[in-house]
Amino acid sequence: MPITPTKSIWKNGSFIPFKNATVHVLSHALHYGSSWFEGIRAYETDKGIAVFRLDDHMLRFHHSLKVYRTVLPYSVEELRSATCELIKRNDLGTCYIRPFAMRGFGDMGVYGLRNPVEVYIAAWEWGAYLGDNAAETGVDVCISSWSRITPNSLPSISKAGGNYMNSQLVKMEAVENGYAEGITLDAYGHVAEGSGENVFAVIRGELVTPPTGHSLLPGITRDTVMVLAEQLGYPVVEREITRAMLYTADEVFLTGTAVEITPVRSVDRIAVGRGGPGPITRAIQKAFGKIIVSGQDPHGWLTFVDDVPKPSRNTKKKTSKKRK
Ligand code: PPE
Repeated sequence: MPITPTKSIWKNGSFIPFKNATVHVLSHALHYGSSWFEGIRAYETDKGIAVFRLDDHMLRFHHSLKVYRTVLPYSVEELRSATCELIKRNDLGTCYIRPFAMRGFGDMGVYGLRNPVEVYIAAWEWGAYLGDNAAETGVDVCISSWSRITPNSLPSISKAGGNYMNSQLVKMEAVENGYAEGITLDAYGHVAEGSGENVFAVIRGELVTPPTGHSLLPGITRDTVMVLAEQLGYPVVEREITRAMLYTADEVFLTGTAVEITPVRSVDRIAVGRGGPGPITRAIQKAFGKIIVSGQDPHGWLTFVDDVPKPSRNTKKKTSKKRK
């Protein structure tokens, strides 16, 4: 999906022209996958432009680096005001926001703790992630022949660039075989997640999603859906799901910032339920849609960009070093 260029990108406390946001070819991240990122959406609501669960994403961003013994040198507050200012400077409304941190140029070699940590935030307008009508009609997915990364090899709770080598294998295989997305099983054969989404299934009236221990990213949309479903009166459980349980579920859907809530109409060409989006999926999509359209915010999930003060200029040019 193409990126639409904008005016500025935030880098280490200042705003720089979009075209200057380049890195050296010998940067650590390019050689060893040592980068971390977030994906966040902002919406033009009836009450103004609002970023969805901004602080929750920035906290996860911090945790992603912590797993790799690295301190993200900007606080959640600094990242919050930088994001809101970036949206305003680029005249964006509804958009996708990509905070990104990487080990930069310095040492070569796997040990990366002496390399500087460079932090960026970019934002641009981004279309539907799994096709234009995906949220309406649903998508066809397959179970991947690739397994999900394992907790003792690559921790899935850290949204690290390197993890997405696994996601790329999954996604390429799925698309080349005519599916919109691939769902991975973990090392024990239990459903983990899609290449860039979490998975839910409606099984005998319960909304079931795999527990975080099954090698998945604890999605913020996943958490949102769990809260909304409970409110709508649907019981939610975190429990192991097998491949066959997806074949026989009444409804299956994917959640993520990019896909939002997207129904699955078939798994391995086996129709889910009657082969279209089910009523519980629809009800949850509607509840989510109400928040991002109306700007009504009973859960405190929206940060209105106009309410956030400008960042203080060039807030410390900190480069992180080794964590003590
Ligand atoms: N699992 C994975 C592997 C994942 O990448 C995402 C987000 C999720 C689950 C859902 O997390 P959340 O967005 O907090 O609900 N994937 C992001 C990147 C997608 C991309 O291709 O780039 C996203 O949706 O923004």
